[in-house]
Amino acid sequence: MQLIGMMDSPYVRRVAISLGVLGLPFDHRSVSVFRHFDAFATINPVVKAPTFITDDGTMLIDSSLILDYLDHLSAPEKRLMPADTGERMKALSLTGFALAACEKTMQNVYEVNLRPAERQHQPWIERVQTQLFAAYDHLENAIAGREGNGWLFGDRLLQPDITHVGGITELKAVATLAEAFYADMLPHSKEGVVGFAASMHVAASIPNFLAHEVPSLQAVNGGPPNVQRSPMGKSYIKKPFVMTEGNIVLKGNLDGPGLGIELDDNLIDNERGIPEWKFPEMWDGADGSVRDH
Ligand SMILES: N[C@@H](CCC(=O)N[C@@H](CS)C(=O)NCC(=O)O)C(=O)O
Repeated sequence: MQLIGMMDSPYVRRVAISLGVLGLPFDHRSVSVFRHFDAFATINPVVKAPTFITDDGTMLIDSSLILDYLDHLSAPEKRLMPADTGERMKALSLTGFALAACEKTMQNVYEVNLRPAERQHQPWIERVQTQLFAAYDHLENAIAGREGNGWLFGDRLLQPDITHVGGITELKAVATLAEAFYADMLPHSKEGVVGFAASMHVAASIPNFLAHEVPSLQAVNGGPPNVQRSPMGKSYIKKPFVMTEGNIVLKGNLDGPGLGIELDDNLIDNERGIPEWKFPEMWDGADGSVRDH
């Protein structure tokens, strides 16, 4: 089986993670629908990612249809969509919102990054962004209301968890896929101490952890002079992270309740009014690399 498309596509990624979790071997071809349009068209003239080619050469497109096929290849107890009607309804509901979040995010990227600035239509951008925030809010509420074991619902990883990649559970799912391919994990830390603390807990619990980026928390021009940002989170948490010889020390530092950190409200107050630091908005590097800003 072959999966064609770049891993910066949430649709390609949900198929790849599902293949890994279901234990189905596949070849992955990193062909971009934008940079390699002509090469992609020789495989699939419709140029949609993911494109999936089954062992008998049938071409499938649309991630949900591909996942439907993969689930049916797998034993019932491994399937990522629940068989029970009520559970299946919940899974379809959350997956729909996660896919809407993906779709609106893609539309935002297409409008803001691909369309020339003079042709961009601000009301459309605002509409799309309102929709994407609404979809993510729905998912955030679903996560806040979940019970027990950390999965969105049910007692194990299911398709909605994979589709809504982000957070501890999903980083673990990505690590499991990487492990299946003997790949090591070097998580990125998303510029914040809370996300970094969460990621440390994942790093400590996966066998294929190699290294971690630390949050840089860059100082921003124009901020008040009393704000001291630091790579180790001094400006936000009561007890900064401890690093010795390049290792973050978890024992005794990050093993308290919850994520093991305590936010310092006074230090956070110091940050108010500082303009938000903006990432460069560029996803696919000219050299073929994928940039995850
Ligand atoms: N509903 C589709 C959406 C797939 C999709 O839009 N993929 C993007 C890449 S992330 C694509 O092929 N874009 C090129 C285009 O639509 O021309 C799915 O779930 O697979």
